[in-house]
Amino acid sequence: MVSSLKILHYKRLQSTNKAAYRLAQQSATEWTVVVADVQTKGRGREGKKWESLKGGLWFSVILRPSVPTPKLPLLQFLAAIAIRQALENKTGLSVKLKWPNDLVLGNAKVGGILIESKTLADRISFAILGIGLNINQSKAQLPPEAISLRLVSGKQHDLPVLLRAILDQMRSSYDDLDNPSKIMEDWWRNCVHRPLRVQVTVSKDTVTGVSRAIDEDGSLVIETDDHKIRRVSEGSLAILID
Ligand code: BT5
Repeated sequence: MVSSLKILHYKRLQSTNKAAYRLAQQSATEWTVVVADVQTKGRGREGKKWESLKGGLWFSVILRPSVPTPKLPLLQFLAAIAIRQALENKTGLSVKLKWPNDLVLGNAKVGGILIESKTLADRISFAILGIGLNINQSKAQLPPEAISLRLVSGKQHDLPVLLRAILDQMRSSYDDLDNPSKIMEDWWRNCVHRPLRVQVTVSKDTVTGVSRAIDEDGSLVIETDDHKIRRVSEGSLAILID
């Protein structure tokens, strides 16, 4: 049975992911959603800071997917395509996807996804799907490389309406977790670097070449300059302009 949506709204939190994680440990049900107007310690991957002033949509969803642990990355790709679709339906803006966890408008980052989880052996006890989207912030309220929906549309957007649309879209596509090829085909169709020259950095290693495909496990397939195929499962991607 699918649990009903339960939205918990806060004015200010350190991080919605942190609050949701704590609730999940206390047995909160699936589809409990923690939203904050402002985060004081919003986080990205590997301890990076996520700027979360008023005007953005900062929220985390508690999920208990019944897929084996190695399939956890699928959740991020499923969320990305659901967000993209919901934003396009509600605003007409064409948000694109950048590997591994970015949402972009033009070439600037409009949002990001951070999954944290607790696993028991090869099963997922719970996953926290953290989503940050720049919606109504002005240029001065954003990091230099970022963009908000308002900066592109010229309009103020209704945060609760967008939140609801994204959650509805995610809930209606959630069963696709059993259909990885469908998720990945949709993701790849909307990928901003398909097929462009990219550079992926993983710790001190860099891989440069043309991004050719995305695997069902979420790895990016890169054809290097000496025509070898490399698969990268994590890292930061830059699009190279020739
Ligand atoms: C992400 O990390 O893109 C995942 C961001 C997830 C944020 C949500 S908000 C709700 C939930 N609660 C949390 O505490 N987190 C989640 P990553 O790929 O590591 O990107 C981080 C980098 O993006 C930073 O190092 C900055 O360069 C850049 N950045 C920071 N704040 C940004 C913003 N508001 N918009 C665009 N880029 C930003």
